[in-house]
Amino acid sequence: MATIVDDISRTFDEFLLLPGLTKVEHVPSNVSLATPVAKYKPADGGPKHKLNIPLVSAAMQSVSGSELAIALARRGGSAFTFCSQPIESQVEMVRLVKEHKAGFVVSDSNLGPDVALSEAIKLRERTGHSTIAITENGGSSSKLVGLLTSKDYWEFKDDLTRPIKDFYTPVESLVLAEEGISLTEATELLWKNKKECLPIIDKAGNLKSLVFRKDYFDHKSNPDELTDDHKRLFVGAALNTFDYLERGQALVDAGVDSLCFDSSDGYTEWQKTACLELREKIGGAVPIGGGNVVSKEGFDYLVREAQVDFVKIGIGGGSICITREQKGIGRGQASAVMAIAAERDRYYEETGVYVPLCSDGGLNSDTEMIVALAMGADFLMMGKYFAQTEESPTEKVTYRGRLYKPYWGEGSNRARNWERYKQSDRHELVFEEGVDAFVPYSGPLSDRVDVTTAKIRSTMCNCGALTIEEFHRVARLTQVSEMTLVEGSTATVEQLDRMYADRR
Ligand code: MZP
Repeated sequence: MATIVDDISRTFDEFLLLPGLTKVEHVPSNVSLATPVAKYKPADGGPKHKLNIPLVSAAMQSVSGSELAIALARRGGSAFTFCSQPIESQVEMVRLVKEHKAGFVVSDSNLGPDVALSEAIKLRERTGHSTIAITENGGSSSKLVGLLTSKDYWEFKDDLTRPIKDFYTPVESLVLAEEGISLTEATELLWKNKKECLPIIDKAGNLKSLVFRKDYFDHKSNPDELTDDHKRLFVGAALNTFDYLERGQALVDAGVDSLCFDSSDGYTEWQKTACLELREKIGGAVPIGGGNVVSKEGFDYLVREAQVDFVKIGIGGGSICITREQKGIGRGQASAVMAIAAERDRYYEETGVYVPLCSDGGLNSDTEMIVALAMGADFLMMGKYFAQTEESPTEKVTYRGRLYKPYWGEGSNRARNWERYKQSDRHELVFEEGVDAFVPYSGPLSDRVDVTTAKIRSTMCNCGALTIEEFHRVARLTQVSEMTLVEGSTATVEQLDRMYADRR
Protein backbone atom coordinates (compact mmCIF):
# COMPACT_ATOMS: atom_id res chain seq x y z
CA MET A 1 0.00 0.00 0.00
CA ALA A 2 1.12 3.56 -0.67
CA THR A 3 2.34 5.68 2.24
CA ILE A 4 -0.28 8.15 3.44
CA VAL A 5 1.55 11.18 4.78
CA ASP A 6 0.15 12.36 8.10
CA ASP A 7 -0.53 15.89 6.93
CA ILE A 8 -3.29 18.01 5.41
CA SER A 9 -2.40 20.26 2.49
CA ARG A 10 -2.82 23.81 3.83
CA THR A 11 -2.93 27.14 2.02
CA PHE A 12 -1.73 30.54 3.27
CA ASP A 13 -5.29 31.85 3.65
CA GLU A 14 -5.85 29.36 6.46
CA PHE A 15 -3.46 31.23 8.78
CA LEU A 16 -3.33 34.53 10.62
CA LEU A 17 -0.34 36.16 12.28
CA LEU A 18 -0.45 36.95 15.99
CA PRO A 19 1.05 40.34 16.90
CA GLY A 20 4.30 40.34 18.88
CA LEU A 21 5.63 43.18 21.02
CA THR A 22 6.02 46.29 18.88
CA LYS A 23 8.83 48.43 20.30
CA VAL A 24 9.41 52.08 19.46
CA GLU A 25 12.04 51.16 16.86
CA HIS A 26 9.50 48.99 15.02
CA VAL A 27 8.41 51.55 12.45
CA PRO A 28 8.12 50.85 8.69
CA SER A 29 10.99 53.18 7.80
CA ASN A 30 13.34 51.03 9.93
CA VAL A 31 12.32 47.77 8.23
CA SER A 32 14.74 46.24 5.73
CA LEU A 33 13.22 43.93 3.14
CA ALA A 34 16.64 42.87 1.81
CA THR A 35 16.79 39.10 1.41
CA PRO A 36 19.36 36.54 0.22
CA VAL A 37 19.03 34.81 -3.17
CA ALA A 38 21.94 32.40 -2.81
CA LYS A 39 23.18 30.14 -0.03
CA TYR A 40 25.76 31.60 2.32
CA LYS A 41 27.36 31.03 5.71
CA PRO A 42 26.09 33.70 8.13
CA ALA A 43 29.12 33.01 10.34
CA ASP A 44 31.34 34.30 7.50
CA GLY A 45 29.34 37.53 6.99
CA GLY A 46 26.19 38.70 5.19
CA PRO A 47 24.92 37.32 1.87
CA LYS A 48 26.75 38.32 -1.32
CA HIS A 49 23.71 37.90 -3.56
CA LYS A 50 20.54 39.60 -2.39
CA LEU A 51 17.36 41.36 -3.44
CA ASN A 52 16.25 44.65 -1.90
CA ILE A 53 12.61 43.54 -1.78
CA PRO A 54 11.47 39.89 -1.62
CA LEU A 55 9.60 39.79 -4.94
CA VAL A 56 10.56 38.12 -8.22
CA SER A 57 8.49 37.66 -11.37
CA ALA A 58 7.67 34.26 -12.83
CA ALA A 59 9.61 32.86 -15.77
CA MET A 60 6.61 33.02 -18.08
CA GLN A 61 5.97 34.35 -21.58
CA SER A 62 3.09 36.53 -20.43
CA VAL A 63 5.00 37.95 -17.45
CA SER A 64 8.75 38.52 -17.62
CA GLY A 65 9.92 40.58 -20.59
CA SER A 66 12.67 43.18 -20.42
CA GLU A 67 10.32 46.09 -19.70
CA LEU A 68 8.95 44.36 -16.62
CA ALA A 69 12.47 43.28 -15.61
CA ILE A 70 13.62 46.91 -15.70
CA ALA A 71 10.61 48.17 -13.74
CA LEU A 72 10.96 45.46 -11.07
CA ALA A 73 14.73 45.87 -10.64
CA ARG A 74 14.19 49.61 -10.23
CA ARG A 75 11.86 48.77 -7.34
CA GLY A 76 14.36 46.37 -5.75
CA GLY A 77 13.19 42.95 -6.98
CA SER A 78 14.09 40.82 -9.98
CA ALA A 79 12.48 39.25 -13.02
CA PHE A 80 13.30 35.75 -14.23
CA THR A 81 13.18 35.97 -18.03
CA PHE A 82 11.50 32.88 -19.46
CA CYS A 83 13.29 30.05 -21.24
CA SER A 84 10.42 28.96 -23.51
CA GLN A 85 11.95 31.03 -26.30
CA PRO A 86 15.08 30.73 -28.45
CA ILE A 87 18.38 31.31 -26.64
CA GLU A 88 19.06 34.43 -28.75
CA SER A 89 15.84 36.20 -27.76
CA GLN A 90 16.27 35.38 -24.05
CA VAL A 91 19.83 36.70 -24.24
CA GLU A 92 18.52 39.83 -25.98
CA MET A 93 16.11 40.40 -23.08
CA VAL A 94 18.94 40.18 -20.57
CA ARG A 95 21.08 42.45 -22.73
CA LEU A 96 18.31 45.08 -22.88
CA VAL A 97 18.05 45.14 -19.08
CA LYS A 98 21.80 45.30 -18.67
CA GLU A 99 22.13 48.10 -21.19
CA HIS A 100 19.32 50.09 -19.62
CA LYS A 101 20.97 53.06 -18.05
CA ALA A 102 18.70 54.61 -15.49
CA GLY A 103 18.03 58.07 -16.81
CA PHE A 104 19.26 57.36 -20.39
CA VAL A 105 16.18 56.42 -22.39
CA VAL A 106 16.34 54.95 -25.90
CA SER A 107 13.85 57.14 -27.74
CA ASP A 108 10.72 55.23 -28.75
CA SER A 109 8.91 58.24 -30.27
CA ASN A 110 10.71 59.21 -33.48
CA LEU A 111 9.64 60.62 -36.83
CA GLY A 112 11.29 61.99 -39.97
CA PRO A 113 11.27 65.76 -40.75
CA ASP A 114 9.03 65.48 -43.85
CA VAL A 115 6.19 63.68 -42.09
CA ALA A 116 2.94 65.67 -41.57
CA LEU A 117 2.36 67.24 -38.14
CA SER A 118 -0.81 65.12 -37.81
CA GLU A 119 1.44 62.01 -37.54
CA ALA A 120 3.21 63.55 -34.54
CA ILE A 121 -0.16 64.09 -32.85
CA LYS A 122 -1.18 60.49 -33.53
CA LEU A 123 2.13 59.25 -32.12
CA ARG A 124 1.72 61.42 -29.01
CA GLU A 125 -1.79 60.03 -28.47
CA ARG A 126 -0.57 56.45 -28.88
CA THR A 127 2.50 56.67 -26.63
CA GLY A 128 1.56 59.49 -24.28
CA HIS A 129 5.00 61.06 -25.02
CA SER A 130 4.93 64.74 -25.89
CA THR A 131 8.63 64.92 -26.90
CA ILE A 132 9.41 63.42 -30.30
CA ALA A 133 12.93 62.99 -31.66
CA ILE A 134 13.15 63.99 -35.32
CA THR A 135 15.80 61.98 -37.10
CA GLU A 136 16.92 61.80 -40.72
CA ASN A 137 15.09 58.51 -41.40
CA GLY A 138 12.61 58.60 -38.51
CA GLY A 139 14.41 55.78 -36.62
CA SER A 140 15.69 55.77 -33.05
CA SER A 141 19.38 55.76 -33.93
CA SER A 142 19.80 57.77 -37.15
CA LYS A 143 21.12 61.34 -37.41
CA LEU A 144 19.29 63.73 -35.11
CA VAL A 145 17.84 66.73 -36.96
CA GLY A 146 15.59 68.26 -34.31
CA LEU A 147 13.19 67.84 -31.42
CA LEU A 148 9.42 68.39 -31.50
CA THR A 149 7.52 69.01 -28.27
CA SER A 150 3.88 69.90 -27.75
CA LYS A 151 4.98 73.50 -27.10
CA ASP A 152 6.13 73.79 -30.75
CA TYR A 153 2.62 73.66 -32.26
CA TRP A 154 -1.01 74.50 -31.55
CA GLU A 155 -3.01 71.43 -32.39
CA PHE A 156 -6.28 73.29 -33.10
CA LYS A 157 -4.77 76.30 -34.89
CA ASP A 158 -1.86 75.02 -36.98
CA ASP A 159 -2.22 73.33 -40.36
CA LEU A 160 -1.68 69.67 -39.47
CA THR A 161 -0.83 68.70 -43.04
CA ARG A 162 2.37 70.78 -42.98
CA PRO A 163 5.64 68.87 -42.42
CA ILE A 164 7.20 68.62 -38.98
CA LYS A 165 10.29 70.51 -40.20
CA ASP A 166 8.17 73.70 -40.20
CA PHE A 167 7.63 73.35 -36.44
CA TYR A 168 10.47 71.53 -34.69
CA THR A 169 13.47 73.04 -32.90
CA PRO A 170 16.40 72.24 -35.24
CA VAL A 171 19.43 70.42 -33.91
CA GLU A 172 21.60 73.59 -34.15
CA SER A 173 19.41 75.27 -31.53
CA LEU A 174 19.31 72.31 -29.10
CA VAL A 175 21.46 71.71 -26.05
CA LEU A 176 23.13 68.33 -26.76
CA ALA A 177 25.61 66.01 -25.08
CA GLU A 178 27.90 63.33 -26.42
CA GLU A 179 27.64 59.71 -25.34
CA GLY A 180 29.88 58.83 -22.41
CA ILE A 181 28.55 61.70 -20.32
CA SER A 182 27.51 60.62 -16.80
CA LEU A 183 23.96 60.99 -15.53
CA THR A 184 25.11 63.57 -12.98
CA GLU A 185 26.73 65.66 -15.75
CA ALA A 186 23.64 65.31 -17.97
CA THR A 187 21.38 66.42 -15.11
CA GLU A 188 23.65 69.45 -14.50
CA LEU A 189 23.30 70.44 -18.19
CA LEU A 190 19.51 70.16 -18.02
CA TRP A 191 19.41 72.22 -14.86
CA LYS A 192 21.81 74.96 -16.05
CA ASN A 193 20.04 75.36 -19.39
CA LYS A 194 16.53 75.07 -17.92
CA LYS A 195 15.68 72.27 -20.39
CA GLU A 196 13.21 69.39 -20.13
CA CYS A 197 15.09 66.99 -22.43
CA LEU A 198 18.74 66.45 -23.35
CA PRO A 199 19.47 64.40 -26.52
CA ILE A 200 22.63 62.30 -26.33
CA ILE A 201 24.38 61.79 -29.69
CA ASP A 202 27.49 59.99 -30.93
CA LYS A 203 30.41 61.64 -32.72
CA ALA A 204 28.59 61.32 -36.08
CA GLY A 205 25.49 63.07 -34.70
CA ASN A 206 23.37 59.90 -34.50
CA LEU A 207 20.81 59.81 -31.69
CA LYS A 208 21.77 57.45 -28.84
CA SER A 209 19.36 58.31 -26.04
CA LEU A 210 17.42 61.06 -24.29
CA VAL A 211 17.73 62.29 -20.71
CA PHE A 212 14.59 63.86 -19.23
CA ARG A 213 14.34 66.31 -16.36
CA LYS A 214 11.36 64.38 -14.97
CA ASP A 215 13.49 61.18 -14.78
CA TYR A 216 15.88 62.87 -12.38
CA PHE A 217 13.05 62.97 -9.85
CA ASP A 218 12.01 59.46 -10.84
CA HIS A 219 15.55 58.20 -10.14
CA LYS A 220 15.43 59.79 -6.70
CA SER A 221 12.16 57.99 -6.03
CA ASN A 222 13.66 54.49 -6.56
CA PRO A 223 15.85 54.18 -3.46
CA ASP A 224 15.68 50.35 -3.49
CA GLU A 225 16.94 49.99 -7.07
CA LEU A 226 18.74 46.63 -7.44
CA THR A 227 21.97 46.79 -9.42
CA ASP A 228 25.09 44.67 -9.99
CA ASP A 229 28.68 45.69 -9.16
CA HIS A 230 28.78 47.80 -12.33
CA LYS A 231 25.59 49.70 -11.44
CA ARG A 232 23.60 47.85 -14.12
CA LEU A 233 20.10 46.64 -13.27
CA PHE A 234 19.81 43.13 -11.82
CA VAL A 235 18.11 40.43 -13.90
CA GLY A 236 17.54 36.69 -13.59
CA ALA A 237 16.86 33.99 -16.17
CA ALA A 238 15.24 30.59 -16.25
CA LEU A 239 16.77 27.46 -17.80
CA ASN A 240 15.47 24.07 -18.82
CA THR A 241 17.21 20.73 -18.44
CA PHE A 242 17.80 20.35 -22.20
CA ASP A 243 19.89 23.17 -23.67
CA TYR A 244 21.17 24.41 -20.27
CA LEU A 245 24.87 24.40 -21.14
CA GLU A 246 24.54 26.53 -24.24
CA ARG A 247 21.73 28.71 -22.82
CA GLY A 248 23.38 29.12 -19.43
CA GLN A 249 26.73 30.18 -20.90
CA ALA A 250 25.07 32.63 -23.31
CA LEU A 251 23.06 34.18 -20.46
CA VAL A 252 26.14 34.49 -18.26
CA ASP A 253 28.02 36.12 -21.15
CA ALA A 254 25.15 38.61 -21.46
CA GLY A 255 25.58 39.51 -17.78
CA VAL A 256 22.70 37.64 -16.09
CA ASP A 257 22.77 37.87 -12.27
CA SER A 258 20.87 34.75 -11.25
CA LEU A 259 19.80 31.52 -12.95
CA CYS A 260 17.08 29.08 -12.03
CA PHE A 261 15.95 25.76 -13.44
CA ASP A 262 12.32 26.06 -14.41
CA SER A 263 10.52 22.77 -13.99
CA SER A 264 7.10 21.75 -12.71
CA ASP A 265 8.88 18.93 -10.81
CA GLY A 266 12.51 19.49 -9.88
CA TYR A 267 13.03 16.38 -7.74
CA THR A 268 14.70 14.61 -10.66
CA GLU A 269 18.04 13.20 -11.71
CA TRP A 270 17.88 15.43 -14.81
CA GLN A 271 17.95 18.50 -12.65
CA LYS A 272 20.86 17.19 -10.59
CA THR A 273 22.93 16.41 -13.70
CA ALA A 274 22.04 19.73 -15.32
CA CYS A 275 22.88 21.73 -12.23
CA LEU A 276 26.24 20.05 -11.62
CA GLU A 277 27.28 20.27 -15.27
CA LEU A 278 26.23 23.90 -15.56
CA ARG A 279 28.11 24.83 -12.39
CA GLU A 280 31.19 23.15 -13.80
CA LYS A 281 30.84 25.13 -17.02
CA ILE A 282 30.04 28.63 -15.74
CA GLY A 283 32.00 28.62 -12.47
CA GLY A 284 30.75 30.01 -9.18
CA ALA A 285 29.91 33.64 -9.89
CA VAL A 286 26.21 33.36 -10.78
CA PRO A 287 23.80 31.59 -8.37
CA ILE A 288 21.83 28.64 -9.75
CA GLY A 289 18.44 27.87 -8.21
CA GLY A 290 16.56 24.60 -8.46
CA GLY A 291 12.95 23.47 -8.25
CA ASN A 292 10.13 23.14 -8.02
CA VAL A 293 9.80 20.86 -5.02
CA VAL A 294 7.19 20.50 -2.25
CA SER A 295 8.77 18.07 0.21
CA LYS A 296 11.74 17.95 2.54
CA GLU A 297 13.12 15.06 0.47
CA GLY A 298 12.99 17.27 -2.63
CA PHE A 299 14.81 20.06 -0.76
CA ASP A 300 17.51 17.69 0.51
CA TYR A 301 18.06 16.23 -2.94
CA LEU A 302 18.45 19.61 -4.61
CA VAL A 303 20.69 21.03 -1.89
CA ARG A 304 22.86 18.02 -1.03
CA GLU A 305 23.02 16.27 -4.42
CA ALA A 306 22.43 18.98 -7.03
CA GLN A 307 24.12 21.66 -4.90
CA VAL A 308 21.71 24.41 -5.88
CA ASP A 309 22.03 27.91 -4.42
CA PHE A 310 18.35 28.40 -3.64
CA VAL A 311 15.25 26.23 -3.74
CA LYS A 312 11.97 27.08 -5.41
CA ILE A 313 8.81 25.62 -3.84
CA GLY A 314 5.44 24.93 -5.44
CA ILE A 315 3.57 22.37 -7.52
CA GLY A 316 0.05 22.92 -8.73
CA GLY A 317 -0.73 26.17 -6.87
CA GLY A 318 -0.26 28.62 -9.75
CA SER A 319 -3.35 30.64 -10.66
CA ILE A 320 -3.27 29.30 -14.25
CA CYS A 321 -2.17 25.79 -13.24
CA ILE A 322 -4.28 22.67 -13.74
CA THR A 323 -1.56 20.13 -12.87
CA ARG A 324 -3.46 18.97 -9.77
CA GLU A 325 -6.62 18.39 -11.82
CA GLN A 326 -4.75 16.75 -14.69
CA LYS A 327 -2.33 14.55 -12.76
CA GLY A 328 -3.37 14.49 -9.11
CA ILE A 329 0.03 15.73 -7.93
CA GLY A 330 1.05 18.72 -5.82
CA ARG A 331 0.73 20.07 -2.31
CA GLY A 332 -0.98 23.00 -0.58
CA GLN A 333 1.55 25.82 -0.84
CA ALA A 334 1.58 26.68 2.88
CA SER A 335 2.24 23.05 3.85
CA ALA A 336 5.02 22.82 1.28
CA VAL A 337 6.69 26.03 2.52
CA MET A 338 6.39 24.99 6.20
CA ALA A 339 7.82 21.50 5.59
CA ILE A 340 10.73 22.77 3.53
CA ALA A 341 11.48 25.74 5.81
CA ALA A 342 11.76 23.31 8.74
CA GLU A 343 14.17 21.15 6.71
CA ARG A 344 16.16 24.22 5.64
CA ASP A 345 16.53 25.23 9.29
CA ARG A 346 17.72 21.69 10.17
CA TYR A 347 20.24 21.87 7.33
CA TYR A 348 21.47 25.21 8.65
CA GLU A 349 21.89 23.77 12.18
CA GLU A 350 23.89 20.89 10.73
CA THR A 351 26.11 22.76 8.26
CA GLY A 352 25.99 26.48 9.11
CA VAL A 353 24.84 27.12 5.51
CA TYR A 354 21.63 29.09 5.00
CA VAL A 355 19.70 28.14 1.83
CA PRO A 356 17.14 30.75 0.69
CA LEU A 357 13.67 29.54 -0.24
CA CYS A 358 11.42 30.98 -2.94
CA SER A 359 7.67 30.36 -2.63
CA ASP A 360 6.44 30.14 -6.23
CA GLY A 361 2.81 30.48 -7.35
CA GLY A 362 -0.64 30.71 -5.84
CA LEU A 363 -0.09 34.01 -4.03
CA ASN A 364 -3.35 35.80 -4.64
CA SER A 365 -3.18 38.63 -2.15
CA ASP A 366 -0.80 40.72 -0.09
CA THR A 367 -1.87 38.83 3.05
CA GLU A 368 -0.86 35.50 1.50
CA MET A 369 2.52 36.98 0.61
CA ILE A 370 3.04 38.15 4.18
CA VAL A 371 2.11 34.74 5.59
CA ALA A 372 4.45 33.01 3.09
CA LEU A 373 7.35 35.18 4.26
CA ALA A 374 6.47 34.62 7.91
CA MET A 375 6.44 30.84 7.35
CA GLY A 376 10.04 30.86 6.12
CA ALA A 377 10.11 31.92 2.47
CA ASP A 378 12.91 34.38 1.73
CA PHE A 379 11.40 35.67 -1.48
CA LEU A 380 8.26 35.15 -3.54
CA MET A 381 7.79 34.38 -7.22
CA MET A 382 4.56 35.56 -8.80
CA GLY A 383 3.01 35.35 -12.23
CA LYS A 384 -0.52 36.72 -12.13
CA TYR A 385 0.42 39.64 -9.87
CA PHE A 386 2.97 40.92 -12.41
CA ALA A 387 1.01 39.87 -15.53
CA GLN A 388 -1.63 42.41 -14.46
CA THR A 389 0.76 45.35 -14.53
CA GLU A 390 1.38 47.88 -17.27
CA GLU A 391 4.92 46.57 -17.85
CA SER A 392 4.08 42.91 -18.55
CA PRO A 393 4.73 42.08 -22.21
CA THR A 394 1.08 41.78 -23.34
CA GLU A 395 -1.39 44.30 -24.76
CA LYS A 396 -4.34 45.55 -22.68
CA VAL A 397 -7.83 44.60 -23.89
CA THR A 398 -11.17 46.12 -22.95
CA TYR A 399 -14.14 43.95 -22.02
CA ARG A 400 -17.43 45.50 -20.88
CA GLY A 401 -15.68 48.74 -20.08
CA ARG A 402 -12.93 47.18 -17.94
CA LEU A 403 -9.28 46.67 -18.80
CA TYR A 404 -7.69 43.22 -18.83
CA LYS A 405 -4.36 41.66 -19.81
CA PRO A 406 -3.88 38.18 -21.27
CA TYR A 407 -2.15 35.68 -18.95
CA TRP A 408 -1.37 32.09 -19.92
CA GLY A 409 0.41 29.18 -18.24
CA GLU A 410 3.65 27.74 -19.54
CA GLY A 411 1.88 24.39 -19.77
CA SER A 412 -0.96 25.76 -21.90
CA ASN A 413 -1.27 25.10 -25.62
CA ARG A 414 -0.40 28.73 -26.18
CA ALA A 415 3.04 28.51 -24.52
CA ARG A 416 3.72 24.82 -25.23
CA ASN A 417 6.68 24.80 -22.85
CA TRP A 418 7.20 21.03 -23.06
CA GLU A 419 10.67 21.32 -21.48
CA ARG A 420 9.03 22.38 -18.19
CA TYR A 421 6.67 19.38 -18.02
CA LYS A 422 8.39 16.39 -19.60
CA GLN A 423 5.19 14.46 -20.31
CA SER A 424 6.65 11.96 -22.77
CA ASP A 425 9.89 10.94 -24.44
CA ARG A 426 8.92 13.06 -27.41
CA HIS A 427 9.67 16.79 -27.48
CA GLU A 428 6.08 17.94 -27.23
CA LEU A 429 3.27 18.85 -24.85
CA VAL A 430 0.90 15.86 -24.86
CA PHE A 431 -1.79 17.41 -22.64
CA GLU A 432 -2.30 20.84 -21.13
CA GLU A 433 -1.26 21.65 -17.56
CA GLY A 434 -2.07 25.34 -17.78
CA VAL A 435 -4.85 27.60 -18.97
CA ASP A 436 -5.01 30.65 -21.19
CA ALA A 437 -6.86 33.48 -19.42
CA PHE A 438 -7.37 37.21 -18.92
CA VAL A 439 -6.58 39.03 -15.68
CA PRO A 440 -7.76 42.51 -14.59
CA TYR A 441 -5.27 45.27 -15.41
CA SER A 442 -3.79 46.78 -12.25
CA GLY A 443 -1.75 49.78 -13.50
CA PRO A 444 1.97 50.55 -13.17
CA LEU A 445 4.13 47.94 -11.42
CA SER A 446 5.65 50.51 -9.07
CA ASP A 447 2.25 51.51 -7.62
CA ARG A 448 1.33 47.90 -6.92
CA VAL A 449 4.69 46.91 -5.47
CA ASP A 450 4.75 49.98 -3.24
CA VAL A 451 1.44 49.03 -1.64
CA THR A 452 2.51 45.40 -1.18
CA THR A 453 5.84 46.29 0.42
CA ALA A 454 4.16 48.90 2.65
CA LYS A 455 1.84 46.17 3.97
CA ILE A 456 4.74 43.73 4.50
CA ARG A 457 6.68 46.37 6.43
CA SER A 458 3.67 47.31 8.53
CA THR A 459 2.86 43.68 9.47
CA MET A 460 6.50 43.01 10.33
CA CYS A 461 6.33 45.94 12.77
CA ASN A 462 3.16 44.44 14.31
CA CYS A 463 5.10 41.23 14.85
CA GLY A 464 8.21 42.99 16.21
CA ALA A 465 10.57 42.29 13.28
CA LEU A 466 12.86 44.62 11.37
CA THR A 467 14.33 42.11 8.92
CA ILE A 468 12.94 39.10 7.07
CA GLU A 469 15.34 36.86 8.95
CA GLU A 470 13.94 38.20 12.24
CA PHE A 471 10.39 37.84 10.90
CA HIS A 472 11.03 34.10 10.38
CA ARG A 473 12.17 33.81 13.98
CA VAL A 474 9.49 35.82 15.77
CA ALA A 475 6.39 35.15 13.64
CA ARG A 476 3.61 33.20 15.39
CA LEU A 477 0.71 31.96 13.32
CA THR A 478 -2.68 30.55 14.14
CA GLN A 479 -4.91 28.44 11.93
CA VAL A 480 -8.28 30.02 11.19
CA SER A 481 -11.79 28.64 10.91
CA GLU A 482 -14.17 29.71 8.15
CA MET A 483 -16.11 31.77 10.72
CA THR A 484 -12.90 33.62 11.69
CA LEU A 485 -12.59 34.72 8.07
CA VAL A 486 -16.19 35.96 8.11
CA GLU A 487 -15.61 37.75 11.44
CA GLY A 488 -12.50 39.47 10.10
CA SER A 489 -13.98 40.66 6.83
CA THR A 490 -16.95 42.68 5.69
CA ALA A 491 -18.19 39.75 3.57
CA THR A 492 -20.56 36.84 4.21
CA VAL A 493 -19.54 33.20 3.70
CA GLU A 494 -21.24 33.22 0.27
CA GLN A 495 -19.49 36.44 -0.73
CA LEU A 496 -16.15 35.03 0.44
CA ASP A 497 -16.77 31.90 -1.64
CA ARG A 498 -17.46 34.02 -4.70
CA MET A 499 -14.44 36.23 -3.96
CA TYR A 500 -12.08 33.23 -3.85
CA ALA A 501 -13.65 31.78 -6.99
CA ASP A 502 -13.06 35.13 -8.78
CA ARG A 503 -9.47 35.35 -7.62
CA ARG A 504 -8.51 32.05 -9.18
P1 MZP B 1 0.74 32.59 -10.05
O1 MZP B 1 1.60 33.60 -9.41
O2 MZP B 1 0.09 33.08 -11.30
O3 MZP B 1 -0.25 31.98 -9.11
O4 MZP B 1 1.69 31.36 -10.45
C1 MZP B 1 2.85 31.52 -11.22
C2 MZP B 1 3.64 30.23 -11.22
O5 MZP B 1 2.84 29.16 -11.76
C3 MZP B 1 4.88 30.22 -12.06
O6 MZP B 1 5.98 30.82 -11.44
C4 MZP B 1 5.12 28.73 -12.31
O7 MZP B 1 5.81 28.11 -11.25
C5 MZP B 1 3.71 28.19 -12.34
N1 MZP B 1 3.22 27.90 -13.70
C6 MZP B 1 3.51 28.51 -14.87
N2 MZP B 1 2.81 27.94 -15.86
C7 MZP B 1 2.06 26.99 -15.31
C8 MZP B 1 1.15 26.08 -16.00
O8 MZP B 1 0.91 26.25 -17.18
C9 MZP B 1 2.33 26.97 -13.94
N3 MZP B 1 0.62 25.13 -15.30
O9 MZP B 1 1.86 26.20 -13.08
